[in-house]
Parts: sequence; C-alpha cells; structure tokens
Amino acid sequence: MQATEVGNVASIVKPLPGELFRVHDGSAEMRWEAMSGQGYHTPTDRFFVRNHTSTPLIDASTWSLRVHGPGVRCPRSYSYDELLALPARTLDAALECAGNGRRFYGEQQGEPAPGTQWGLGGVGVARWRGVPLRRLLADAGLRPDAVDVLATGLDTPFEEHGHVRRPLPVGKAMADVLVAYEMNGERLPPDHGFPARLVVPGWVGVASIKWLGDLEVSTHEVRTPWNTVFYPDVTTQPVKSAFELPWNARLAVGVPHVLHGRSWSGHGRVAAVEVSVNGGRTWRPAEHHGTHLVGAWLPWHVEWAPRRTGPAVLMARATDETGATQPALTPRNPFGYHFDAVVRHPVEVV
Ligand SMILES: Nc1nc2c(c(=O)[nH]1)N[C@H]1C(S)=C(S)[C@@H](COP(=O)(O)O)O[C@H]1N2
Ligand SMILES: [Mo]
Repeated sequence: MQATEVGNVASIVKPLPGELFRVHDGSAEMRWEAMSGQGYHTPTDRFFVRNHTSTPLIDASTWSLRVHGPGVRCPRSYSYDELLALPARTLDAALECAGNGRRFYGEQQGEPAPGTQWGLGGVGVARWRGVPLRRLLADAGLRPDAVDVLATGLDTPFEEHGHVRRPLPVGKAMADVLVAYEMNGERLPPDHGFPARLVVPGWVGVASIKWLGDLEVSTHEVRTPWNTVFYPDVTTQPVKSAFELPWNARLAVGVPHVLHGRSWSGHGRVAAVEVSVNGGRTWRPAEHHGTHLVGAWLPWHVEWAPRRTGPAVLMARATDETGATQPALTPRNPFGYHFDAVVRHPVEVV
C-alpha cells in the first residue's frame, strides 16, 4: 500500500485518505481493499459518500422533523430529543448507490454511461439505529388512502431542481424503513445525514434521504426530479460481488492465497457464490463465512495458489435466494444504473 495521502473535497467533511477512497467530484468511493481484514460492517471512516451538493452542518438543538400532509390525520413534529426518546430498533443494512459499477458499462461492455464512474465501492454495510418509519406514520394517524411519503433533505438545493427529495411508497415505508440517527454505534456523522436520515433496505441509495427535514404523506403518486429525471424506475438493487483486493493486485506465484470477497442483493439473501481465477473458463464454489444478514452482505473466500506468473483475471458470481444471478452482460441502461454483470478483476501474478 502506498503512503497515506489525505485527500479532501470541500463538499465532504470527513478525511478521505487515498488508501481508503477514490474521490470523484463531490463523491468518495471506498476502495475494496480497505474492507480486507475488517469485520462484517464497513467502518465509518471508509464508508462511501455520495452528495448532490455538499454536507450541511445542522444544529440538532434547533432541528425538527415534520410528518404531515393529506395522508395523515394529525401532523406531528419531533425535536432531536423527542426522536431519540422513541422506541428504537437496530438494523444491519447495505446502502448502495444506483450507479455503483457504472464504470464497467464502458470498461467491460464498450458503452460508457455518463455520470460518476464508480467502480464497485459505492456500497457499504452499517449498523443503523433509529426509529421505524412506521411508528412515526402511525403516530401521525396514517390514513388508509395514503400513497407516498415524500422525504426531503435539508442540504442546499441541487441546481434548479430544489431540495433532494424522493417519494417512498407507503407499503415500503411501513415495512422496514428506519429513520436512523446512529451509524455503527455512534451519532450519525455529518456526511451520512446528521441528525437523521432514512435507511431503505435493499433499495437504491437515493431512497435513503440524508439530513431529513420533512416527511409529507400524500394521497396520490408524487413526482419529483428524483423519480423522473434522475433515478426513474429504480427501486430494488440487483446482485453484485466484489473482491477485497486492489485493482491490479500483485500476488506471489506458487504460494496459496486466500482471496476474500463479499456478495449482496437487494432481493434477499445470497445463496451461492462461484469464483473463477482464469477469466471465466472454470468456476468453483466459494466458502461462506461469518455473519450473513438479509439486506446486508455475505462474506466469502476461496484459496488460490497461482502456478504461472503474468496477468490473470478473477471473477465472482453470486446467486440470491430468489434465483437472481449475475449475468455476463448487463443490458444497456441510459443512466448507468444497476450494473450487475460479473466484474473482471485484473491481478498480476509475480
Ligand atoms: N438529502 C440528500 N440525501 C441523499 C443524497 C443527497 O445528495 N442529499 N444522496 C443520495 C444518494 S444518491 C446516495 S447513493 C446515498 C449515499 O449515502 P452516503 O453518502 O451516506 O453513503 O444518499 C442519498 N441521500
Ligand atoms: Mo446514489
């Protein structure tokens, strides 16, 4: 690993050391080698950040969260302390940007998609703690004709589109969504949504609105730029896999290596992972180990003792409990979302 170089972008508060992150404009991608030797969760110091504008610094003592709109009978407003006083739940869940893997539309399929050129590091698993959204909606007297919950962020408006906001269908809002105020056992850091954010398990990251200020419950379907112009028709995240290795990792010939990786799916548990160390000619099952939670990821490993020096291509292919698997090619997507094809990870045997 190279010497520490502390990167920084004005729009993100936390340090972005070069061995943990690749910085793209206003966003920071985790380097997958930074998960090597880590536990089940992604430590907050290396958790990816995706901001439309920049991280706001919000004063919790004057902050409040409104729950209102025609879909509720009794609008409510919660101070930070009131939110913290409600019954809390802990949830281990992956958060992933819809554009994670976008770079491979160009790199592997020869059809570059515009937008942030994420490798596979626009994903992380954290232990979130907060109040189930269903509790807030029930307390506000959710009406049977409620349709969408429009969550709005308090960050500065994005271009001419206004505040970042996206409707969440009531069915999902009442199922497993959390209004989180803790991440990995600590107060939510500014970059990840302090004082509170949504965590929407299995869905595209943009559903998990940060710096939450307002929840408006409607009795009709809501359209905002974040479900029309950007991120139309994307909800559940597909199946993906990554090796906890640097791109072009150098591996010594003739000695056994344990190659670690993780696979995840927005549809449910990962059921099987196969690995190829020869660019997809032959495959073998990976061994699963450790915790495996639905809505998070499955850690796995294989042993490999390379016999020849030179370049090699590692590939990992997961299948989830619904039978969804990683194809050889992802169909073209105009926005570069949901790249789920098997990624060819180059290494150098030396
Ligand atoms: N208010 C607000 N919420 C937001 C965003 C944003 O820019 N503003 N970015 C979204 C996107 S596109 C993603 S992928 C996730 C990223 O969450 P993270 O930065 O905590 O990793 O937050 C989502 N929530
Ligand atoms: Mo995203």
